[in-house]
Amino acid sequence: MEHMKRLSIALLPGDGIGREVIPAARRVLERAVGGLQFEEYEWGSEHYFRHGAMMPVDALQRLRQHDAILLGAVGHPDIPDHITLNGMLLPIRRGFDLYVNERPAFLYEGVKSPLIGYAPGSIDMVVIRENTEGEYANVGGFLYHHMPEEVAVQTSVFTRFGCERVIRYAFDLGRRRNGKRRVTSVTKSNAQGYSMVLWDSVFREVASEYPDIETESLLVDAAAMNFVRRPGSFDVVVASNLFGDILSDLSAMVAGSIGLAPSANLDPRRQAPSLFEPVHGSAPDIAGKGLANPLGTILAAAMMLEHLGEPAAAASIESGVRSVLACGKALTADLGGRASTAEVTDAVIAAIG
Ligand code: GGG
Repeated sequence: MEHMKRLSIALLPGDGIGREVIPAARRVLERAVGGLQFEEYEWGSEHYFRHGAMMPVDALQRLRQHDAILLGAVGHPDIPDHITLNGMLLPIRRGFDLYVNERPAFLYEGVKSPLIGYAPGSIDMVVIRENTEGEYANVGGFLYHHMPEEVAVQTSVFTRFGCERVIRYAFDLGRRRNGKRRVTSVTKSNAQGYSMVLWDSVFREVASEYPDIETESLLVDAAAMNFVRRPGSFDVVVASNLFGDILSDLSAMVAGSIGLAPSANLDPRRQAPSLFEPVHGSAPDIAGKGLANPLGTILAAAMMLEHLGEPAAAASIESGVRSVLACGKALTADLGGRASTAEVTDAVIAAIG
């Protein structure tokens, strides 16, 4: 077990399988490192049923006191998804200006890609999703709501400042990552002739400052095709909020399972706590059955430790996950196995030693 300075972690299990994968990740963190202090917040859909809101009004003030946040999932079959998402996850991303959403996808030994012929390590990419504006800006409204002549307007917001900072993060990561030193930008600027034309021009400007990084600019339809046709060619992919969300489900699947995919909502300036979560949602169909894959959340917890300046502890968790996957005895159903959430968690803890 690594020992670290005392760090305070806010746990937000949220809904559905979030309530199973967060306790699993907490057990792994407690095994891997000493000195973590956890505070769990019972916010989410049950809070909404009781109080009419997903979180209390002072939620951000309370979260701000922590060094980082580990979140499970948001979403309930009896509440419209736009209520749950806009009531919990999005206010945290926007309120803390967590403008980078980093979503790595790696094909681990022991995991089968649905694509034929890919060896372990041959898919190794990271989708950098702009996380505070774009299509998620939540600007718009209804006119003649619930009337036959109803109109809905939803406006994307792309700022030069917002595009530049996330694109710059992608290039810096391209230098740091020890990968192929390639950054791919994804837009749809043939159809989105203002917002994404701005994105493309900022991408070119920032790229000119990184002559050591190879670049590529793709329309999102071509990017989707190429994630399937040549996933091994991608290194860092940077995209708008919506496109990054969709493409990171695809990168997770070509690397074996969305159940394995972690994500980090980052404030690179470190003025607010960053938030770590699995890419998957609340999966109400399997919730409460002990079947959820905890590895996406466990890998998100490792990303959290890396961010908090504990790379050795992060590496011990990642290597525990790697050896569980390579061994193949404790895998959940999404990876072709029959193990429960608890059995996979026990196996990771045993592998950490
Ligand atoms: N793991 C968090 C979660 O529940 N994600 C599901 C979801 O709907 N996310 C929307 C988003 O990331 O934009």
